[in-house]
Amino acid sequence: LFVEKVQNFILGVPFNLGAAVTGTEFAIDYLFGEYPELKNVIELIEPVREDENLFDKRLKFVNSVISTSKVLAERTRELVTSGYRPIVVGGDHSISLGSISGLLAEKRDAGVIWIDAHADMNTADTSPSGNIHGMVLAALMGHGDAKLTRLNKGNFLDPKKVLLFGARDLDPGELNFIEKYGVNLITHDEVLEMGLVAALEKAKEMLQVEELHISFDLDSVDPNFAPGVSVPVNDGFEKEEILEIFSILFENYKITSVDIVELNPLTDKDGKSVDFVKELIDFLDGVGR
Ligand code: 4U7
Ligand code: MN
Ligand code: MN
Ligand code: MN
Repeated sequence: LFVEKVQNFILGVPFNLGAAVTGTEFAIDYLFGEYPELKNVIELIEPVREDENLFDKRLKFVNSVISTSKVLAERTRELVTSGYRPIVVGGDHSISLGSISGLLAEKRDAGVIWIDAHADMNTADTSPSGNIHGMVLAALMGHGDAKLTRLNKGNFLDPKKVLLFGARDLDPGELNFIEKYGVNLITHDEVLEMGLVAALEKAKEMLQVEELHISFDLDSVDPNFAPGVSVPVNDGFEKEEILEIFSILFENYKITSVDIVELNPLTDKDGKSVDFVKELIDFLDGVGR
């Protein structure tokens, strides 16, 4: 039987206003510089720059985050509707507001695995920083400032269909959120205790979905192996472990779409992070279904 392979379609979103620091807005140029062949396969989504209230320390650059996410959501939705698998390369993690909203508009029942050192589950009220890349996952579940939650038009993610995988730096408000709404969580420490294969077996029991979006934040990797990120945290996965996680997820679920975010050229060393992003893109190119 011939099963047609789902085609990847790569979108590049050179955006940084969801984060406090500069760098991720240059990520796509950095990729193109190191791997010119990618110019032929990555479609650029131009960030939208809006006027901002610079005194708003609770939701920094919110207008630009929303406008950019709207464009990305529209394009992601179109691609999913046309049968493609969008691979969204960032840019800071706030762009997942766009990619996942676009996906959910078409596939209401899809789940999300959030592979990240962080939970990105603050709201404007709990955020220690006011940076929206630390709030997106809460917003996608319908919590936080209405400016953010409005974007996915009520197609909120069910906390039972969300799994945080590999977290190792959670804020008090996020721990509270996880507890209160019953978000699935397997911490990095738990993965170390159980072993990767057992942890993904547990993930399978927790996440009862057929279709899955992978939101991969590069800071889930140990900064020794992938230093080029905006908010590094000690320890973390090895690159080989990330590839193994991806392989197993592709066996266990129909992967609808993928984010690869937080690549920061200004903190990268010896091209470690950019090379890994290329390796992931190549890996995704080779997987079935
Ligand atoms: B990322 C943080 F306080 N939790 O909210 C916050 F530690 O997309 C960091 O995962 C968020 O890189 C990091 O600002 C967002 C902080
Ligand atoms: Mn993140
Ligand atoms: Mn992170
Ligand atoms: Mn380690």
